This record gives sequence, structure tokens and C-alpha cells, in this order.
Amino acid sequence: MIKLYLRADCPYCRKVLNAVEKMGLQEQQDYIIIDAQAGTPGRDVVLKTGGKAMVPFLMDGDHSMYESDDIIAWIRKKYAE
Ligand SMILES: N[C@@H](CCC(=O)N[C@@H](CS)C(=O)NCC(=O)O)C(=O)O
Repeated sequence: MIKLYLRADCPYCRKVLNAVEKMGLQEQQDYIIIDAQAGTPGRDVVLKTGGKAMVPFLMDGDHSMYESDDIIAWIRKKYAE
């Protein structure tokens, strides 16, 4: 399951969400959203896994990445297959 670590007020996170919604993907079914606002357990996971305090952040099994364009491309490729 794709995990998207996001902040509600982050425009790059909104860009990722808009893209996955446009792809017709369903939250809970195709991906889950984890709050990564400062001070949350989600933020701790982002820092520990990727080494940077930045969102959006994707985790998909062993894969993780930060850049919104890369995240969108990863999800698009995964669900196009
Ligand atoms: N180039 C990055 C920019 C991401 C970015 O600037 N994220 C901001 C929030 S909008 C961030 O992580 N700021 C630091 C923080 O939240 O601690 C992308 O497209 O994903």
C-alpha cells in the first residue's frame, strides 16, 4: 500500500492529491494519507526514513521519495501496469 506523508497546508501535497484523485485512485484502497505536520509521528517517520523534514513524502514498500513530480510519476507508473 502506498503511504503518502502530507501536510494539509502544503501546495505540493495538494498537487499530489489532485493527481491521484484525477487518476481515479481511492484513499484507503489504493493509498493512505499520513499526517506529517511538525510534531506528529508521521513527521518522525519521514525524518527517520528519508533524512529530511520535507513533504510530500512517499513510501511504497522499500521505495521512498520526496519530490512531488517523482511521486506522481511513481504512482502513475504503478497503476498504469
Ligand atoms: N520540490 C518539492 C518541494 C516540497 C516543499 O517545499 N515542501 C515544503 C512544504 S510545501 C516543506 O516540506 N517544507 C518543510 C516542512 O514542512 O518542514 C516538491 O515538489 O515536492
